[in-house]
Amino acid sequence: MSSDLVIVYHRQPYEEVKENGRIVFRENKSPNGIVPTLKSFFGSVDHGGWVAWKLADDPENPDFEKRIEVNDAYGQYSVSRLPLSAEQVREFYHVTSKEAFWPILHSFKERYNYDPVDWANFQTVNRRFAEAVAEEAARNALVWVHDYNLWLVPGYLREMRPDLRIAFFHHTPFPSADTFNVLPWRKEIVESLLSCDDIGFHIPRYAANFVSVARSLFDVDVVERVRVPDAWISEGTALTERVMPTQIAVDDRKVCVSVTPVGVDGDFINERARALETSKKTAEIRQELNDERLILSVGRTDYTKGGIEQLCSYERLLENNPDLRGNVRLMHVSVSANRNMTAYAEIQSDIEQIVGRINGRFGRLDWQPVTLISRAVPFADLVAYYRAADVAWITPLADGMNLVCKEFVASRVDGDGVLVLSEFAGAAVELSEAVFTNPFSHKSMDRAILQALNMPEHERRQRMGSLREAVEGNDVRQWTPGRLTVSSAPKASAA
Ligand code: GDG
Repeated sequence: MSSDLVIVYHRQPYEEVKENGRIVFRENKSPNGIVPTLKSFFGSVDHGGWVAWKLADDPENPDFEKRIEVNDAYGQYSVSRLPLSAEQVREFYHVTSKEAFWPILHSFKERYNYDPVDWANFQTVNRRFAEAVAEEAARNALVWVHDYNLWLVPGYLREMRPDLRIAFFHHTPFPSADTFNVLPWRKEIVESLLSCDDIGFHIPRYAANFVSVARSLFDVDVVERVRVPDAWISEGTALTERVMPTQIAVDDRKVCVSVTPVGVDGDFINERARALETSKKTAEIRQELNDERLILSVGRTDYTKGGIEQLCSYERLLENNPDLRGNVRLMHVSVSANRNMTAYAEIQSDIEQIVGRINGRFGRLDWQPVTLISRAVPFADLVAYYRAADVAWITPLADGMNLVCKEFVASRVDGDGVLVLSEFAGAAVELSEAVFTNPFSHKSMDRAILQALNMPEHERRQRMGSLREAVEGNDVRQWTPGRLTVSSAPKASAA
């Protein structure tokens, strides 16, 4: 029992690689910055803890240490590595979390796959996470649990360690009761979440949805609600909410419901965007483009990200606007996080097929309409592409936040560029000066991309100015575990 703050995140906070027969830990410059951001909270406590899983039968590192002590630029912290078998990981992560929870969270009921779920395994894995936290956390410590694959951790933990302060953050959307309650384990999940002190979401709509789900299952009263800040009330997005619940009462306990939209590391991206190498790379990209305008699309390969709908819109754009042929290029970066999952492999192959069709239909010896990139681009290069793009075209069908659009805005140190954003990305709530589009409507998709390509410079700069203010105003450093404070408890009260 030594850590004042324990972060519970399914992945380890670094990359573990074998070099010359030895295992070495490398800084995981995770592009979305979540891992470094979470580690940065260790700077505010005497000792931090991180709990993650690790493959038990790792052929590269069969005798790994279950708990390691780290002292690095972020502070002093331990990492508890929960050994799970490959089968346990498959069941808990790929089957239950990705095939059952993920589609429901993003309101894709038709993709929900219930039958293969091994619920007992999910419970076991979550209980083991809770046990590892209970061992690690100091008295009155703050435990910050992340995402739906660890939904049951708060409930188990509350029983084991009633003294702990528990916060939970959802990185995904949280759907309405009509959709969420499709999950047969709804009561157990929500009961666990209600044992937290603070439950966090990206935007007010998800918080409101959670509370309505909780009220559909338990006697829950809303004891505090606030008006949503004016800056977040935008007619352009379907995700606007005017009032949000901020505290609920369950039996004799109060639970805070927090809205803390995650931002990007503005300083880091700014520095990257202004770096000499980035300017060189940006100039090279522009030169290669030969005056063609660049439309950039970046995202993981996932049906929620709307890649197929976007490519079909691009095909219509070229079909209906012959003058654009030869004058515009789409760079579609679609990186698969897991090629072994059927759902993702199918999307990948559909994307490849549509890209092939578009290039076959419209391509010429001197012009390729779409460039598809399926491998991860180094972040430094990505920033150069953000800088070189005329339009960032980010059109998920559903997305908890979407950090790509914020990274694009943060990279535009030149104040130019247009962001076309789906009204179903959580980021739309903060980024009201984007050109909004509804990816479920052909007309809306086609109109928005044309509007972006034809936008006069003064309007582009005015919109980008406001977008940059919004992104800079909510930097990743402002992210918190809701109303809970991250700092070591006074030693006198420690156990
Ligand atoms: C979940 C929620 C929420 C992408 N391609 C490359 C690359 N990326 C990086 C981007 C960005 C990150 O991946 C993707 O972040 P998103 O936020 O867009 O999406 P998810 O991975 O789905 O994340 C999401 C997020 O959690 C945080 O709460 O916003 O809604 O689904 O940072 O830059 N990075 C590099 N090369 C690539 O090719 N280096």
